[in-house]
Amino acid sequence: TSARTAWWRDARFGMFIHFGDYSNWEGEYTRPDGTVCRDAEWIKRNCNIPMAEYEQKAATFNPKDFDAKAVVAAAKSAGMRYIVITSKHHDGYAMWPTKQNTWNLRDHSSFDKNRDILAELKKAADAAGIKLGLYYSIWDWHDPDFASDFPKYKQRMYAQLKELVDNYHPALLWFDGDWNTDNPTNNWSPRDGEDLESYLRGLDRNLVINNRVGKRRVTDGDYGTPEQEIPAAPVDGQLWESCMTINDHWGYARYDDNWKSGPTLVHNLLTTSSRSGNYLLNIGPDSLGRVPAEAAQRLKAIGDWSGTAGQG
Ligand code: FUL
Repeated sequence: TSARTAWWRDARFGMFIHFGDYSNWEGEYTRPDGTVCRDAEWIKRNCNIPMAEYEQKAATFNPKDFDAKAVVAAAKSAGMRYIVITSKHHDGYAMWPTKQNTWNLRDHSSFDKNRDILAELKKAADAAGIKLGLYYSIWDWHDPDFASDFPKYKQRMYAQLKELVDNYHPALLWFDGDWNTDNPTNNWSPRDGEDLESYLRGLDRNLVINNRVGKRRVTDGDYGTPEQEIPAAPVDGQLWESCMTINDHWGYARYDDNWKSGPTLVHNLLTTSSRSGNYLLNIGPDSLGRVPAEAAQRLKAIGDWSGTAGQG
């Protein structure tokens, strides 16, 4: 354990946010034949939406009601100490005005061109004493170079990550999509992970980085990332963080009302904590960027129960 991870080890509880152009589908795709396919952040792939149609839908994405202060207040009400938001999920769509392509919230949406939700969130988080982390998917379904010219894709990915570190000064980077099997020539290797990690540490030596930056070995990144489960014990003394949905989806799905109860969430937080892990509880804002009321209520219930809300 290093000084770098001190704040993170102390934090115990964080908010995960899955938010992207996929949120605009609200979990449902109606096929040309009228049948309906349901999924959330994987909807493009799992519902086989043609790229042209997917891009058209993204052009209508207008999360005008995204309210960074309300998001931070919701996190604070639960007693959460950090937030990790998707800057780019597997569909490749960047939630900040990247200069590397136009597949992003400023250049390919109906959203206010003067707004930048990552900047808004950073500002609100700083004001509340909450750390901001950024999720970034290595796997990319949109960038044509991902499958055809992986070195070129990697350069673009490095450039995007430099933008994120330079412009938003995240405290943490949460990688994902290290397991892609699209093409044997672009399989993320242990060496790719080591290279990326040292590049990032060169940009900012204080960055906390999860293990999916590499191949999830104990030596990759700063901590392990069990998903939708609370492990009985740490692996080889490794730091860990359990990420979990608050209902049954990461991204917004309008029909998903399988919300975990307040007591269940408190129980999960305590179980994780008692085993020295962190709990990263996810919410998925809707197509307009609003935090679902059912999620906000449950976050507040956790804070009310534990009595830590607002004490920061
Ligand atoms: C997984 C992803 O494929 C899911 O969409 C989600 O982001 C989860 C946290 O990680 O590996």
